Parts: sequence; C-alpha cells; structure tokens
Amino acid sequence: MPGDSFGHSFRITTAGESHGPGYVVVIDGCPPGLPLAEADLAEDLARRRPGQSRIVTPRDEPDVPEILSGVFEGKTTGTSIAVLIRNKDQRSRDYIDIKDTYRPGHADFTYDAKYGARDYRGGGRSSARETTVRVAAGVVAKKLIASAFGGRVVGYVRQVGGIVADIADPAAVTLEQVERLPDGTPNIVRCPDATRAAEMVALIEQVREARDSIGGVAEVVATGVPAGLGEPVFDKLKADLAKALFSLPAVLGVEYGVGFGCAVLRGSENNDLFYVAEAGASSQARRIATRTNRHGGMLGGISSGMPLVLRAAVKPTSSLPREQETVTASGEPTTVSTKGRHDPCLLPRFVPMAEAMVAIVLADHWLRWRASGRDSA
Ligand code: EPS
Repeated sequence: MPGDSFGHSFRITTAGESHGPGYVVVIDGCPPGLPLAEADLAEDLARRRPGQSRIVTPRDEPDVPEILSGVFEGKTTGTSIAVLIRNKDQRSRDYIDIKDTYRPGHADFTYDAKYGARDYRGGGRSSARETTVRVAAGVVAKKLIASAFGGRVVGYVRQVGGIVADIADPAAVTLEQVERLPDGTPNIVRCPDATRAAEMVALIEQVREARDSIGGVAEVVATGVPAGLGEPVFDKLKADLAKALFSLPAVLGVEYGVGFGCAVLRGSENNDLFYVAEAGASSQARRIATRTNRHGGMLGGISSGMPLVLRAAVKPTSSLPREQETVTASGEPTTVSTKGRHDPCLLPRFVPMAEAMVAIVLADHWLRWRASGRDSA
C-alpha cells in the first residue's frame, strides 16, 4: 500500500512535489464546529517557510494556503478538509545537470531503486517541502487538542553541532522564547537559550561559508495531555510519535525523556516516583503525578499526564554545494555538487514540522480514546 496517509481517526493524506504545481493535504476526522480560517494557518507556515532568514534556504515561497473544503462559515463541518499550497519559486534548471547522478546521502538513489523513475527536480516527492502541508494539518490538530483538553505543543532547537542549549525545564519553554530573543528580535535559530542561540547562528553561518551543512537535535514538549492516550500494544503513543517523527525527512534518531541516557541508570535512579498532586474522592477528581519526568510522559506507551518530552536527531542536509564522489544511474563514477538552494542546517525549520506531527498524533489518539468511551476530558 502507498504510504501517503498517516493516522487513524485523525488522518492526513498528502500529495505534491517540490517543483510541481503545489501540495495538497486532505485531513479526515476533524470534528465539526472547530473555528478555522486560512489566516489561522499563516503563523506556523511562516515559521516553516523557506526564505524566512539568512540561515535557511533562500528559496522564497510565500506558502499561502487555500482551504478547498471542510470549512463553512468559519467552522469545520466534520467532512474532509483539503488545503492547497502552490509552489511559486521553483528553479528546476538547477537540477538538470544532476538528473542522472545520485547525490550522496540523498533519496535520489533509493527512489530510483524502488520506482525506476523519479521527479529529479528538487528531490521531487522526497523533498522536505512536502512538510508545508503537514504543518497546515498540524495547525488544525493543535486547535483540536487545545479545545479538547488544553493541549499545547512547543518545539525548539536543543543542539546544533556541538553546541547544546541549557534548558532547565522543557515544559516551561514558551513559544515566545522560541520565536523571539530577550531583546525582541527574531530568534532565527529557534533555540530558547539566547547565548547558545547566538553561537548556533554563528556556527551555521560558518558552515554555510565552508559550503557544508550541520545537524542537530530538536526537542518537542506537549503539555496538558491527560493520562490515558495510547493504544496497546502496537499503537502505543510512543510508537506512533516515533513513526510521526521518523516520517519527517532527515531524522535519524528519536528519544523520549531520559532517552538513551537510561542505559547507564539503575532502576532505583530511573524510576519516577508517584505522588498525589491533587487530592480527590474519585479518580476523575484526583491527579496523580510523578516527581521527576525521566519517562518523558508515557508509561507502557500510554500518556501518564506528565509533559511529553521528545527529541529528534536531524542529520546535516545531504545536498551540498561542493564536489563529492558518487556514481550515475548507469554506474559511471563521477562527482556531484548541488546547485539548488539548500538549508545549511535543517533544525530551525524542523521545529514547526515536528510540532505538527506531534499534534497530529495527539489529535488522533484523543479521538480514538473518546471513541472508546474511556475519556474523561
Ligand atoms: C529541499 C531543497 C530545496 C529547499 C527545499 C527542500 O529546494 P530546491 O532546491 O528544490 O529549491 O529549498 O525546501 C523548501 C522549498 C521548503 O519549502 O521546505 C529538499 O531537497 O528537501
């Protein structure tokens, strides 16, 4: 089966290529009555947009969304919502010389291996531009989880190369800190630690100057999530979140809470201890929490009521404006250097993509939970 759809009760399907006419997402399962307008999609689309700052790809896409269906008189109707975003700034000539050459680290080779044909312009279907419509769907999911249970998803850049932000409490990071520096200017790298943010920007500029790229780590935090989301055993929340994040281009690792750090801990050090945060006679009124959150907000793959804390490791952009050895589709050794307009570091624009995917999974699992009659939200 083709893999263009994701989710069960809240389901998205995307179509489009980077140098084709545009992208469309169809969102199925959004309940009726949710206020939704094209203007609501603008903020997150602008956070993901290429051409937004000097440290991202200069391709200048306005990314103006058109809602084609599923909204009437400013509210969702409960039927499928379709959103179209047109491509405006393709420069396909950049790719003609390398149409039969495999960029190292890129999906060019594997798409050919799978299909025997591909749209070589700008990476075609494998382009990160596909995430533009996922971000549009993510806005709908964010609205749904906010109205359903006060859920909120905020992501930020935790690491670029060897520079690691000092984040005392992930759940306390605000969108404002991610988007603005303390002096009010745009936080173009989306790292809420202002000192490290400046160092990251300098590193990205240095790497671009050297015609290279660099990777990093993004952290995403979801707060307000009630205990109980996740379907044992294969659709655990942690499994679906991992699939959601791994479905984004360039992700090589996903972890929750203490993550790989759990390997060096003993059970007595790793266990988060329960306490009664709010007393109450019924389980509905009572709130049980944990004193620490090494588990990252999920136990047994079901949300615990603690903030979900996720991290994704994102590789350095594979397309480089420098010569590297490779081969052609017919097996001739050659070299390749990419002319396209690429991000020297994917992390600043990855943040809204990751937030969108996390919100989509939470919307999906909330609807599944509600359908099972077990929710109390
Ligand atoms: C991308 C290659 C570049 C980026 C693009 C993602 O595009 P092109 O060389 O085809 O102009 O600019 O990012 C976007 C356009 C976007 O909207 O994210 C790639 O190969 O993934």
